[in-house]
Amino acid sequence: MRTQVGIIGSGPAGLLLSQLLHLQGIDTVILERQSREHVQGRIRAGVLEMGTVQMLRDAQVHERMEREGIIHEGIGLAFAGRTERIDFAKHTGGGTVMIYGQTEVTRDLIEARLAAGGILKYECPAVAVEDYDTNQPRIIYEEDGQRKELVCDFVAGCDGYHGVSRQSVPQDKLTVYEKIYPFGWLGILSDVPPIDKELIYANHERGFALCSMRSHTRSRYYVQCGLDDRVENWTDDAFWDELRRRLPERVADNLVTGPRLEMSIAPLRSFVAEPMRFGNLFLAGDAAHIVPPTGAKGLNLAASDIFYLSRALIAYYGEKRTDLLDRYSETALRRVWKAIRFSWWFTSMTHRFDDDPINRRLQIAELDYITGSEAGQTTMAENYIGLPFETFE
Ligand code: FAS
Ligand code: PHB
Repeated sequence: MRTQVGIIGSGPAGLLLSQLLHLQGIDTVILERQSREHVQGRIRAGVLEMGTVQMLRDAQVHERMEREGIIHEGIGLAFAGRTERIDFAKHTGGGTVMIYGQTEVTRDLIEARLAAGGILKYECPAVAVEDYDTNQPRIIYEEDGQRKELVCDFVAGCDGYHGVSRQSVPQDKLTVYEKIYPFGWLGILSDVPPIDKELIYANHERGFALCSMRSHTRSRYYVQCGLDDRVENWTDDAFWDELRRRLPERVADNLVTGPRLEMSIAPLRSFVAEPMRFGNLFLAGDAAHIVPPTGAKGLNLAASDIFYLSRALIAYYGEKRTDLLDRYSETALRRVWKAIRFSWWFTSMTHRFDDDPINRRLQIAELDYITGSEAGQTTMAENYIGLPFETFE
């Protein structure tokens, strides 16, 4: 089989790239290890930066998002028994974020690609990327138990942290940076109204908590948990009790509890693999970098990689230009590292790392400064809504 751009992975990165290239008449094939149902059933991110929202509009998959998404102009930071608001609009000249689950983004993109006759091969795992440093890279994959190959002009490795594309590169050609956090997030999804109209990030001596949502009737909550913790250790009531303990009383009084639709534990890590290009193999999204979910950056970084990679490929096919392809990795990484920094900083300020009392006092002092200073609120706001994409044309 042959195509112009072979894409490994049917997550947000792969789907968005396929859709943007399709709109420019560029052929792609997506190879996905899991079933469509499995991919569409994943519960992941919930916050879209303005740049991501615009990309979904450019990809012509924005209608349901505009109808069902919720625009937020700020977040709450809860600490030392009080809650302070970060006003995005005031400190960024009108900036906002959109509350619209990654599950919905994925569904909208899959439906658009299939409606347009896109070739999305589910339960077809890629096992290797070969000849990526030639002009005919090949993806070796399995379909119905048989080994097959997809010959391409370019391969986009959008196969996440555990994917095969990064593994197909000799490890001595990669520089890897990694920070493992000594805790995870226990998350619950429940059909109950959110505790507040905006998200609340809480720093508490028992550990971090986050109050988020998917709609006005469906809420998403997280509490920091130990690396050795297991979902089996938690009843719904135990989760709600722990969440309540970590919130200021006035906030906790508004908590509406209910049965879980889903409960899971996500580990926290910062990870970057450099560079993001190897010949005609380009890495994008979680295949190249992972951020702790504190700053709501994972999904949005996948989108920003695709902002750059789609433009580079469109310039190649439209004008035979290779300059943007050459600049992809360094440009994408500049924004990745700023998001890694913000996510690390926001995690450091809000989570319990140890029992040293001075560390907690320093965290409270930093939160007190950030929320009480114009400059502090501006830095929090401009990073949270998403730093601008660089001009890339
Ligand atoms: P994805 O991992 O979404 O997609 C990669 C795809 O490649 C998957 O469908 C996988 O099945 C497929 N694949 C892997 N190996 C393959 C192979 N060999 N052959 C074919 N296909 C293969 N981000 C936030 O912003 N906020 C959050 O709250 C948040 N919560 C998260 C919770 C969890 C449990 C996880 C794992 C991640 C979370 N993230 C969050 C980050 C997440 O949203 C990612 O950033 C986002 O999915 C990145 O999109 P992709 O790069 O497309 O990778
Ligand atoms: C979510 O709703 O899943 C969510 C929101 C904000 C975050 C992380 C996760 O920072």
